[in-house]
Amino acid sequence: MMDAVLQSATRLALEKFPRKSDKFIQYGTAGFRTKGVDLPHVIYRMGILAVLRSKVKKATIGVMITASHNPEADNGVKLIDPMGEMLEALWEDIATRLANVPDADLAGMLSSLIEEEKIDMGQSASVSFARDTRPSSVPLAQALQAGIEVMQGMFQDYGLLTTPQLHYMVRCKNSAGEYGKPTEEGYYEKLTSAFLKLHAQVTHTGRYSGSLHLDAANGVGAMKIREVEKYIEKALTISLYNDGSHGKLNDKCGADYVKTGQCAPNGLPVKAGVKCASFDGDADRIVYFYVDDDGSFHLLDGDRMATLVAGFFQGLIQSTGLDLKIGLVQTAYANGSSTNYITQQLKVPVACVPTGVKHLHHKAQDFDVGVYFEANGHGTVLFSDRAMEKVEGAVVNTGLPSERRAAADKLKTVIDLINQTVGDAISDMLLVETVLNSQGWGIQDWKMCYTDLPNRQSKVTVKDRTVIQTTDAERKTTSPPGLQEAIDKLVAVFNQGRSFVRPSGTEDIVRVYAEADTQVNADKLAYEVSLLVYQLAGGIGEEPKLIS
Ligand code: 16G
Ligand code: MG
Repeated sequence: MMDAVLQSATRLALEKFPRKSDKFIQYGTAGFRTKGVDLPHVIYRMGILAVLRSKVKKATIGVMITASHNPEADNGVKLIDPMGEMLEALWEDIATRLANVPDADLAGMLSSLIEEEKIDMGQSASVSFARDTRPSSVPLAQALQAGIEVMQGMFQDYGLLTTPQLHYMVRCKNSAGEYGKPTEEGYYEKLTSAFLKLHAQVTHTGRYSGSLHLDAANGVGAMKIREVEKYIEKALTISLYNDGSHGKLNDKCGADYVKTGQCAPNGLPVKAGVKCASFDGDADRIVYFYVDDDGSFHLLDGDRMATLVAGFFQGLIQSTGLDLKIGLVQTAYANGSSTNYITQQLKVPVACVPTGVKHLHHKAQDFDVGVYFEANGHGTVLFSDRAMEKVEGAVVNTGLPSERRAAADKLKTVIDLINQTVGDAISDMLLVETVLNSQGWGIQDWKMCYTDLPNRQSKVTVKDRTVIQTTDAERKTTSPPGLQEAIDKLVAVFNQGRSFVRPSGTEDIVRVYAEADTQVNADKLAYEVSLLVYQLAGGIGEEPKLIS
């Protein structure tokens, strides 16, 4: 029986989804990602793998087809584990092996996997999947479905969803109604009813503006925001740009473009002082921005959201009187000023972890209330079971002073506003708006909390980027010999200087980050550190140049 299934899986692979090139492909931090035309066999195989994973976990597994902020011709695939979290690392390796095995060896590899992982093939399997708006996502979803069907798995095709919406669905399906309803309406209702309740509680006016200009990167977020609007139009007016009606996905727009280029996206009329935000192509990242009267551009990125949100929760927890441990998780890219502001002004402890959402998410689970954001705009807040119990207990504890109960009730509502499975641009937008409204802040007030240290990022191409090895959450190098000592010497010369280098996880390059008291100094430090990397780590091609 099992052999027959595996033979059919191989036959279908050869007939309809053959592996056309033997180029190696790896399940990286963002799953598999490459040109859409090179993916059918990979995605077919991920359909097979999702069924096996579902049998192992005895739960619904998610599969999202998207290449996030990449150009339209790219595509990708990611598996989602039962609680809506990223696929476990061991299975990332299995996914890589499965994607690269020759077609003819597919049955053999699957059969050893089933044996090694002791998979009970009699166990039923269920997979939920969705895709973004790329043209190639349609045939790729068909390839996925074929892989699921050939393994006799059950499935639900959600069609077009944002990545975080699918994470939410998977969690709902596996938590017996406790997290919410696994439907789009269920998602909108959960988030927006919390948003409206919190909105109604704000009695002051302050400088908050309930109007937002939103760049949806011509991606799937646009159509989902139109749905959100139906629920919240009285509380927040959204002017939507780059909604996919013309213009290409992620083309000179979207969160990644705005963050990397430090400029406003095309397709959005910029007016001085107006609060704006950008989603990325699959709506799991958001950044805010505005321009001043003099045309200068101001970015409010993941670091800013982290400080805004951590400060808000710190205050709210204090008002509840509950003993809850809050913490913030950042990466080495977090601007030094944000870290100082959080630790010194807000007195919230900060943990630093290596780049990549899974590291931040994992660390945030160490706290009762764990806030995490990458500077690029991906982040969320996690609440421990202990925190949930305490908050729910306080809400119904009639012995508590009414202000403390009201604060607990507010905290419980804010928890409903948050997608705890993964960073979610829609949920983060509603959270940021809630916090700004509750503080009576305009976007300029938010910006005034602290001043970013000038910084510069650059890249160096080397023969083999794995010669760079790092420790201390990527803040120091251990190889090649002498590099860290040389960086330390350089940094010491600059006022408020800080610099680190790390091999990229998504491109064949080494990344360099530097910050200092002035832009000229940050540029200079980045340049000098880049030169060191070039000299000590086997640079190839042109020598690094001073960028300014
Ligand atoms: C991936 C990661 C992102 C990280 C980026 C770093 C996920 C879902 N995404 O996009 O968190 O910031 O890689 O890229 O984990 P780099 O290694 O090329 O600098
Ligand atoms: Mg994304």
